[in-house]
Amino acid sequence: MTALEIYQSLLEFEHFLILGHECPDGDCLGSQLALASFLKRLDRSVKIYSAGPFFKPEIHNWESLFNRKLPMVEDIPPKSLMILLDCSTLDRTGLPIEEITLPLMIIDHHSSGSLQGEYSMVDAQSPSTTLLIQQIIEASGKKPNSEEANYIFFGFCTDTAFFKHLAENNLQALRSIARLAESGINPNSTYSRINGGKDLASQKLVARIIGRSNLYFFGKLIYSWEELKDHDELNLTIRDAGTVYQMLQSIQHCEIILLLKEMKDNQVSVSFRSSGDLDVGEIAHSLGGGGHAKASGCTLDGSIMEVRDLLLELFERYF
Ligand SMILES: [Mn+2]
Repeated sequence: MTALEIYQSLLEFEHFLILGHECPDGDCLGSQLALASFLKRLDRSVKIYSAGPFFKPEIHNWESLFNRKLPMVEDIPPKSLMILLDCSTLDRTGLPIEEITLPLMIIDHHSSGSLQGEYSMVDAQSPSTTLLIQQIIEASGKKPNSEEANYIFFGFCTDTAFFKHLAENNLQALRSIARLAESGINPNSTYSRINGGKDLASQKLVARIIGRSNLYFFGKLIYSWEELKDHDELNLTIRDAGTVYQMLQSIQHCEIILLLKEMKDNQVSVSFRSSGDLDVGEIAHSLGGGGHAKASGCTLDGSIMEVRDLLLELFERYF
């Protein structure tokens, strides 16, 4: 659906439950916050939900704005719409959603995931979900207000690593950012917010992960991992995966980053990053996860070493 059709559909409802994926990032939460603000301007009632966790330093402060618990079915008023942002399937929310049957709207920029929902706007060309929210706001004839503009810009900067992953000649995105500038955005403070505010423990974790990393397939794949005990030993409150990716991605010849994180005994969360042609969204999807061509993830059963062996065998086919 076009942004205008989505806007018109929104007007048919009075109450909104806005959800995103678990392990949220700035784009997911920024989309939720910007859309919630816009709907409130339209005199609608809005609640935003997230399963968390809010480990990432740049989103740490937003935790209190989000509900962790979904409402009881009997407490949901008529004319309610559920909106899913920055992912395309309800299982990605990490919330017990099964009992709630509401009309569903999906707004996303990921390529994987079979589509659910009565209303959907999925554009894999968009660098962030927040830019899709901007399109919807602008389709109404309004401009994002300064609060919304900052949420939108924050999501864009998170997903493009501050313009770095923006595709060549993406005039549409750059024009969108120029229009946000009219509403008041602050690149300087946004950059500091995304890249600053770190504590020493999180940087010590970065050091451990970098120290463990190894190259495979003539240096095209770099692999490392994070153990449960790291969190206890370092007394970690926040995680800084962004710095890990940044450092590993800058290594010559590296195309794929494979980062494993021990979640509990015999369960490992896997993150993929690709700076080459390989679509890691498809790979994660084939393993029951999700994401897009350049960044994706999944959760697998097994020890870190078992999951590593399984994944290296899988990647051997591609290299
Ligand atoms: Mn996103």
